[in-house]
Amino acid sequence: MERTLVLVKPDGVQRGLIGEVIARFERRGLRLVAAKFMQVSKELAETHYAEHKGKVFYDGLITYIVSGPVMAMVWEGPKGIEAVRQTVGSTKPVEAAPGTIRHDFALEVGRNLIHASDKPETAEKEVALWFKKDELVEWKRAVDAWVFEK
Ligand code: D4T
Repeated sequence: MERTLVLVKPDGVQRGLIGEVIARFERRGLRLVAAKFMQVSKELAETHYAEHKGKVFYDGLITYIVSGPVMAMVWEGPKGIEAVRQTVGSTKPVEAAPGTIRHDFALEVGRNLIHASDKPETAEKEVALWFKKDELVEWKRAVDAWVFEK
């Protein structure tokens, strides 16, 4: 079972797409572990995007993520990181596959609606950065055996 951080970015929140995003992950069978609606501080934004510091799009990225509230969530499932990235689609919305969230709702990389962790090491770091341990909920669904093979 893998956990991954998902952010509905300020454009997704402003456009009323939180429910749409949650519905897609629920429908896929992923299990919600944590969620909070929050305003991102500049400090958190800079820590989260530290790997992009110095790149041409860095300043725009920081301005964008602090420009309004975000919905931060942790989702889990078998190969959860890959599954979430697949449902989200490619970083550049015009390269995202039809049926993915970015394809269906976005056009520009600087307004690509969602963040999702890209690999296990990043996911672990990001979940710990955005959530305290006691905010992560361990639970079972009655339907789990019909979604998860083991
Ligand atoms: P995030 O991190 O927002 O989920 O995006 P990705 O994981 O899909 O993509 P990324 O780390 O390569 O990029 C992070 C963030 O930077 C913005 N960006 C990226 C941009 O504005 N211009 C660019 O050319 C690239 C590559 C979009 C996402």
